[in-house]
Amino acid sequence: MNQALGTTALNTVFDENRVLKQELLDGLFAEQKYINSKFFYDEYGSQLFEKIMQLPEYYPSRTEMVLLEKYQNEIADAIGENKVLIEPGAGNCEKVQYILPTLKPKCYVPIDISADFLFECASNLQDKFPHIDIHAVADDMRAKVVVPDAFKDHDKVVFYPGSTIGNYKPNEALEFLKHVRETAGKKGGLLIGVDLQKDKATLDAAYNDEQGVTALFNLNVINHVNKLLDSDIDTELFEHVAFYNEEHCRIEMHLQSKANHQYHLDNIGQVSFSEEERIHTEYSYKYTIDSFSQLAAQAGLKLENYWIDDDALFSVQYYVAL
Ligand code: AVJ
Repeated sequence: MNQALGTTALNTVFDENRVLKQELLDGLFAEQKYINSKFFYDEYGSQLFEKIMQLPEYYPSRTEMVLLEKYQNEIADAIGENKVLIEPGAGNCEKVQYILPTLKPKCYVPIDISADFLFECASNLQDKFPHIDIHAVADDMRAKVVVPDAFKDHDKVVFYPGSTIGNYKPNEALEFLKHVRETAGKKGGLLIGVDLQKDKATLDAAYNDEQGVTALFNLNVINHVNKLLDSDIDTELFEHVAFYNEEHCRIEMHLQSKANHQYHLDNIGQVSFSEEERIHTEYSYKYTIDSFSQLAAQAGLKLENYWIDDDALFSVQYYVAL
């Protein structure tokens, strides 16, 4: 297995931290406060997300895995053989394992920011699939992808499961799709998991689970902020708010303050929260096959085929470069 160290390695970690801190401060001092949803995923946050994926109310992950497994032959037929499969934000490389046996790409390039974890997962995967060249890249998922020389002439397919695309606002999603189109190049493709619009009750329940795991996940972002900013904002003074906004076709998650409270941040100043004020923490946009394929078309990607479950909860869609 090849391991490629990305640009965020070692010497730039410090810079990266400064950028993240500044991003948090911009959000906390904004008129309408916000914390980007990427800050959910510290170690405990990632564990909580694993738990969310097991919840009876949270259908997306489960449904996507069933689709990938059930339609692996059709997916492989649509994509074709001998591709270079690129996965931005691959994490534990779990989902790709449903399609690797039938798709049989020449090369698999998982990209993720957490180098150690990625390399460990990639190495385990290499043992399981000795005939696929696994080339892990530790970098930001928007980094320019460098494919090993030996595979330069193979067509590229980007794999983007998990409905992660839903966290982007439509204009950001379009930017990301354009980046994908550029990465995939001529004759390239995109296999993507997209969550579908459905009745409000099902969506509200998926983000307000009975056991309160999603609430813990949302509140934990404050712990992560405290670590990064060296602050002591009281999580107990916030409550989890999540609902489906039908007008904008998106789940909105917020943290609502239960009281007036304020904190002094060294060298920065005073940050205050008033009773009932909300910090916006996440959007999770829901699409139809039509609305998503129209967005992708603007990025030069044409819908080739798609697969949905019997209850039309979730979709896996395959696009080719125009
Ligand atoms: C990781 C983006 C797929 O939007 O459903 C789960 C994150 N937030 N519960 C989603 C999440 C609250 C999730 N994604």
